[in-house]
Amino acid sequence: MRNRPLEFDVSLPGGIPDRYDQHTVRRLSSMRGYFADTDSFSSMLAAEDMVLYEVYELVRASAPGELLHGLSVVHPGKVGAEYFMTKGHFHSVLETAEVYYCLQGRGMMVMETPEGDWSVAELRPGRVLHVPPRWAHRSVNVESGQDLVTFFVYPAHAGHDYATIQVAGLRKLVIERDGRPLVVDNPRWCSSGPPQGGDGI
Ligand code: S6P
Ligand code: ZN
Repeated sequence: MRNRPLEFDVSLPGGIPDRYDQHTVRRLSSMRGYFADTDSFSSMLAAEDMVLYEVYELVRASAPGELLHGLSVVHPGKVGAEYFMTKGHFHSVLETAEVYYCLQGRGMMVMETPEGDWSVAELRPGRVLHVPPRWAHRSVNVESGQDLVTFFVYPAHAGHDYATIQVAGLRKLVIERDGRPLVVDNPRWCSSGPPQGGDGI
């Protein structure tokens, strides 16, 4: 595994780094069950399996002391009234934090803890967000016509628990109302108990 200093440039607009090890592309079909408006989801998917977001990662050893980092690009769009967003996850090792730095676009980070706290933070160019340990996080692009680009960095041993949010959802959704983003209760949110841990999905 690489253990030399590493530099790369990020071209903007677009947010594509000039070097990366892994490129993940999340399409609509991989987001079944994540959006509240299931009828809109089905009709959009029937028309096109569009790309909702992409992640460029630099791979490092999953060792304590290492940091994983990369770029997240959430494309603009909505499913019904709900903006395009990432799946969202807890870290499998709950006591691990993450820092996001917004490079482009306008978004919101929707966060919550297993204990019932929630928070929504604004993402805009130049703004840094520290997601503390224990907080699940999901980025939402609230600007039509522009990608939301963020740089992220987190401990390499953190791991990802997607299952908890896939099953239970997050307590809050971000929808467009009267042309503006609005944070509302998720009518389908259900308490799933403590995070399930583990990687995958
Ligand atoms: C990883 C970090 C980001 C997300 C990316 C996509 O801990 O939070 O790299 O992976 O924004 O989101 P998600 O929820 O699909 O992993
Ligand atoms: Zn994370």
